[in-house]
Amino acid sequence: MRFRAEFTRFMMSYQFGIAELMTKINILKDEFTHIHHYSPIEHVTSRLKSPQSLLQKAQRKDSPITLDDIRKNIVDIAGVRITCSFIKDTYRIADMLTNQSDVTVTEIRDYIANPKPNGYKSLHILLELPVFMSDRVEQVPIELQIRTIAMDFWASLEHKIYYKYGGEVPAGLTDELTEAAEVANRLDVKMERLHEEITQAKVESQLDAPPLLPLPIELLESLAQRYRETS
Ligand code: 0O2
Repeated sequence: MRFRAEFTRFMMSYQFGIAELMTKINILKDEFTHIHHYSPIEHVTSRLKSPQSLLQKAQRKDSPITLDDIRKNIVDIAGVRITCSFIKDTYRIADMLTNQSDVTVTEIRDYIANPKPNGYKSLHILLELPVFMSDRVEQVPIELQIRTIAMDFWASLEHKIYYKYGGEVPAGLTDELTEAAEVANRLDVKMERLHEEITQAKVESQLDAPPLLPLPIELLESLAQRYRETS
């Protein structure tokens, strides 16, 4: 009974950590949308590891089943995933979040620069956030994954296939998946180049646009007069 209450308290702190990180991400997202009329964040998801998969991972890692050991050995109990439009955006968002003064980065696993042998790509940031509770402040570890839409598409399909075959994916399928990861990467590079070209063309067309015609002095004077009368 006591363990149950402690376990609930343990998991709650991770849930609060997720809520804090989600707030930070939503602030960035809203600010980008309202001020810059463009958001590099496509969508955000979060998940708390289920007690069952927590136990399985602890056993896989030969971790003793105590809350202290689980906290130390399993770093992705709380997970947040950000999907971005372009590769550059993943690093940009990572910098914006990790430069915040209450965020402590404990490890960065850059599988975008160094993909896993199967082709998996994503930027993993292990971080800690302070969570203020009624009687204490806890540094809560969270695994933040940042990836592009193409990387996310590949990873979710690969994840389904991996579980369908119980981890024993036939060699032919593994090769095809690795090939598909390369195609996804080519798409990412191409889309980013197109996006840059379009942005550049927009800037140039704004520079080429004729300057706004100066308003006639009489009109300016009458507007000023009207302003003085009404204020
Ligand atoms: P789920 O269902 O997403 O929670 P660690 O014990 O954390 O040091 P681990 O777990 O291998 O070692 O860490 P890593 O490499 O950072 O991977 C953690 C998470 O990244 C995984 O969580 C997946 O979400 C994702 N991931 C890593 N490699 C792959 C991959 O090859 N394919 C896919 N689709 N996802 C991957 P979980 O707990 O495995 O799963």
